[in-house]
Amino acid sequence: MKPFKETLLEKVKVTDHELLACFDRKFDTPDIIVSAMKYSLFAGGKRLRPILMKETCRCLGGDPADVKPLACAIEMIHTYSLIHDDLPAMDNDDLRRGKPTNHKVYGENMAILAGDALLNYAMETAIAGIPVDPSKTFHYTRALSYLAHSSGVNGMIGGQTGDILSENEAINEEKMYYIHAHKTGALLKAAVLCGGFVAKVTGEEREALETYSEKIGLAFQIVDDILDVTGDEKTLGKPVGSDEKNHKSTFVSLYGMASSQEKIRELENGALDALATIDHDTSFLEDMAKYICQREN
Ligand code: GRG
Repeated sequence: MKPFKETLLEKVKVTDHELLACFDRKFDTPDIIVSAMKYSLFAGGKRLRPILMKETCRCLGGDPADVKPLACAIEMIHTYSLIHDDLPAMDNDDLRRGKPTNHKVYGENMAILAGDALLNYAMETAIAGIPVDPSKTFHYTRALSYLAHSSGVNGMIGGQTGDILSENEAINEEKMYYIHAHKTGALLKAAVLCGGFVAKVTGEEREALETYSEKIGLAFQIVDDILDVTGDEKTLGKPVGSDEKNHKSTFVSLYGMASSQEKIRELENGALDALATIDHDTSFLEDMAKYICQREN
């Protein structure tokens, strides 16, 4: 059997092509904004969210082609959130994925607009993909509505707001979980559930997917906190002193490295247990949980 990383790489390439196809058209706008959008969208992201969405749909018996516009949309939303997160008014980062951040290349004004444009283009792409086949329309629009909810004020933006408000203050466990579940978790959960909705999941399957995605979402963020400590590229790219300036409590600073690693193992097992209740071949999702819990970048 092929190593999972190889399978993942193939799916990254397919996703890259699908995203490129979204830009294979004429835009009625100055070239610079499309260039700024594409700069970050094609800067080497792991494509975890669109791949999770398409593969959840496949695992649950759906056709991944049916969820493709939503999968492209979630990657555009993810990319906009990173562009805005890197801005001087937020995390003030110079590097992302080892490359200069959007505002370093295009300026702050264009970076703000590129993020806004990606968010709107995500919705345009997702809405244009609403199926005309009446047996599919409800399931797709249910997923679309869930994606809009999860990336908005009750999801990712709520989490980012909580994160900003918690800068320079020691936060309690409840706040930490709120921030993690919303800032990072909401979009990962949407990736899984949207795939499930389009595959027409049953109530029990939905519950299992919710548990699975909540656990891998939290594990993803704890791994990120650990990588920040052990020195990933993003930390190295931060301007000197920014850690002190944006001093934030993280899972690692609250509980320590050993407890954080133990928590990841616990979450991984919980995610796998949830999948075991689903009466389909969920092996890709199992491998994805292991990959997320053991990732090194
Ligand atoms: C600015 C509205 C707004 C929201 C920002 C997601 C987010 C909210 C901020 C990102 C902050 C951050 C770096 C969180 C750590 C977890 C995370 C989302 C990492 C990046 O996701 P990956 O690793 O990114 O999937 P790639 O580079 O693979 O696309």
